[in-house]
Amino acid sequence: MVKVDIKYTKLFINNEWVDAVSKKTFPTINPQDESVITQVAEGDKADVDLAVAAARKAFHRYSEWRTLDASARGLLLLKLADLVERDAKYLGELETLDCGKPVKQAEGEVVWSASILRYYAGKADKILGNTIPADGDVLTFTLKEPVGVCGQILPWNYPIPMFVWKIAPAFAAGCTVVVKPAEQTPLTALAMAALVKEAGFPAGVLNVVPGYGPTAGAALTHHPDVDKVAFTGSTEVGRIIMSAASAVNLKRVTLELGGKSALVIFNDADVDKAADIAHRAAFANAGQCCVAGTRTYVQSGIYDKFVAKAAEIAKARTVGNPYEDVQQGPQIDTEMFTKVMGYIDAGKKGGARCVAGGDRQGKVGFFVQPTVFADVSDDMKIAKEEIFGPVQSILKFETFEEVVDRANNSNYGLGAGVITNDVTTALAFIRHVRAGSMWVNTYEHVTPQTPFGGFKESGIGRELGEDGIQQYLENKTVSFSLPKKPL
Ligand code: TXE
Repeated sequence: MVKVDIKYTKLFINNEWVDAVSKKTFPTINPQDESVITQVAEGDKADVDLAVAAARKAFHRYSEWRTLDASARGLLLLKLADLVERDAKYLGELETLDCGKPVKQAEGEVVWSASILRYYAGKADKILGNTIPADGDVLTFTLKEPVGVCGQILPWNYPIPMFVWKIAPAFAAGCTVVVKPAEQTPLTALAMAALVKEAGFPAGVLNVVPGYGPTAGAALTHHPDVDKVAFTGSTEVGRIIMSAASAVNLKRVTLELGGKSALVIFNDADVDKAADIAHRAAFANAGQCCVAGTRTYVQSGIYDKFVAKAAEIAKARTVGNPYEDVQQGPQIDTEMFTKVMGYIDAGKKGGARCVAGGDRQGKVGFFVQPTVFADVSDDMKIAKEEIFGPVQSILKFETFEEVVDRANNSNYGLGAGVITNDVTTALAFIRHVRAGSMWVNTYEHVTPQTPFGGFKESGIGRELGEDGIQQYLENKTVSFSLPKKPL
């Protein structure tokens, strides 16, 4: 086991490390061996109040942050990106300790996060309004202004990338932030906060309050002085957040929620290549990925060959100690482990054919065997609900029209993929399937430049790309009366 130095376990408010007002702490668990890693300060309403007050003060019209040039905000983000890259190895190891993902993958996610910081650094001084040829003797233009104080509630599956997806566009836009990391993975958010301070961001621009959802999270979503909430997590909690956001004031809301994404493979595909893409689509991050391609639709002509190949790849997937060279570590916690095993059981009992895995791996830690079900039908629980574990469901189809209807027959609409060599089929597919991200002959290609988010119950709004920063801006229309029409 790698020994990772844990430097920060307190709340981060106004650039200071503080205990919770209640003095309470909560344990964070190592999913590899189920041991307590450390105790972390447990934030609640009183701490959220302090953090929001600090963020509000930092957002004051004459504050250091508000009076910085936009380009200077960009420079701070660039500096932060350099620090994140400097500490990539450490941050990757800490991430692995807290959430169990393979350390190479974790380090890669850190480097990727630095590229997102740099993308938004470049955007900070390119936030443009419009001049508008309005009726009447007026000069009319729009000003893009920061939304204000933002509450950002994070999940545990990609703790560092999710932290960066949230703070980078907010800072580029000039907002201030209170982050509540997931209770399963508070450690890297705190380590990132230390780097934000080191980069030189003024006090109060970032505050981090670890704690539980119904306490710290709810305090943030109900807070009357928070202008916007950004959330990534379950659709169930997304609904709660949306109603909380409208209960006291009317917070702007962006939600990135669950999915049950379809990846559709046509007869003309290369089976080996398609099986490999489909495997990675379903099993990336131990299946703990909102956009995981968990419904693999395969056309009848290649179905049997595809099932055999999918089972072969899944059986060869290496699972184990995430500090070693493996493809898959444990699931995040006992709750998710139990939930995933319940779905595997439902798949077996529901009549699907288990062709790989189907059991837990080992006796200690939350490891699950990469599991493949064939002959899955649309009405089975495993085909309808988000499993969030290493489980691939393979479904057979005959025609294009049939598979489009079946792919769309879900309350979710986060991602979808198609594998074919026929351009017309690919274009028709991306036109008719309702999802926020579509991939052709690849899957989960997500970059700093590409907007990401869901149709239907997979969310509201987009993160990343130009859309990502627009969600942190208000549009102010100015009409300037003039003696006569300009120009
Ligand atoms: O999510 P929760 P959980 C899906 C996935 C998974 C399921 C449950 O299907 O099986 O959600 O996971 C905070 N007010 N995804 O229980 O509860 C909570 O503290 C305010 C998809 O971990 O939604 C944490 O910080 N906040 C997903 C965050 O919400 C509340 C990633 C997410 O927790 C709250 C993770 C409340 N009342 C799970 N209750 C994705 N879209 O990538 C909880 N929270």
